[in-house]
Amino acid sequence: MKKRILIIGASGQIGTELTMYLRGIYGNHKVIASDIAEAADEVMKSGPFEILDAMDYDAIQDVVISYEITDVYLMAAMLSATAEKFPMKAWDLNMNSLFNVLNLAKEGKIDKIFWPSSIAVFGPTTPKQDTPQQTIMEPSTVYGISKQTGERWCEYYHNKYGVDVRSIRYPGLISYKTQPGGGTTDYAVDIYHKALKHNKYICFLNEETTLPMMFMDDAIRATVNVMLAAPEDVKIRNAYNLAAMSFNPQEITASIQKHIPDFKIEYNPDFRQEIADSWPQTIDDKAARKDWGWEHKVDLDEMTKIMLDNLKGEY
Ligand code: AKB
Repeated sequence: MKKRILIIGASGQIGTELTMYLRGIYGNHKVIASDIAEAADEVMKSGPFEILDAMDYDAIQDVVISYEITDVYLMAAMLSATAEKFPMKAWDLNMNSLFNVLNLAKEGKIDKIFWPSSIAVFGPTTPKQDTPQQTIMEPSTVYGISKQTGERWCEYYHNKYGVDVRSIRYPGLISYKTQPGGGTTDYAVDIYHKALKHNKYICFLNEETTLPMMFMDDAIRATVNVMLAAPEDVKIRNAYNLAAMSFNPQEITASIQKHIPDFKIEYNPDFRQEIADSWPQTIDDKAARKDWGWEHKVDLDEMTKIMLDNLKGEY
């Protein structure tokens, strides 16, 4: 099988784990990692790495041609909280990087694209419970507007030019291997670190803020599985709803207290509260389950155990 994969944004939260997972499937030298900054040691040492700016079309094209790339996973993006601080930068990065890979595919230089969307495509007027695949979408954040626009462009390139682009709407992602950067759901990673380090966490969201979340292993499996699905099974070409669990800060605290009984949380909501309040609480992901067999494996208590077991050594 002549498959060669380029990951753009391989130093980030998802990119790091995705690179290692794909290298495990396709072989180290078939998966080229790239980012504007060097990646984690395991990524740098296990296979090819290129310094690459997701906004530089010519540079991406050079890497695509020299490594004979077939599939691109575009993981570079500015997340919700940072994007509110730098709206124009976020728009430029999130949109131009997408156009770069869509246009490479349109010109026949690559075969397939994965591009991540997010629950941020939904907004305050969207039904909050069991948010359907197709529903009102009026995102109120810069990040959400860029993801919603991106979805429309993915569908357009697929319908007009036959571009094979696949996408899922990630919920908050939680991993012990990599830290997120600049998102609204980041608290759900930080809380485990602070529980082990200080026995205490000051949360930037209030106790009742329920959000959709997922353990990273499930998210990586979903990402690779939607890319492996037969083209005719990928019926949705904007982005699939994807769900695993939903919880609020109070519930994750209770889950941690099963292992660390004297762990304490305090609440000091900041500007991220408004972002979180605009997003769904639970997601209906029937379409992903039916079209390409999506199934999540990890729930909150199992995730808490995995997180604490694996982070214990660090503190
Ligand atoms: C964020 O919080 O910005 C991201 C997301 C839900 O897309 N984790």
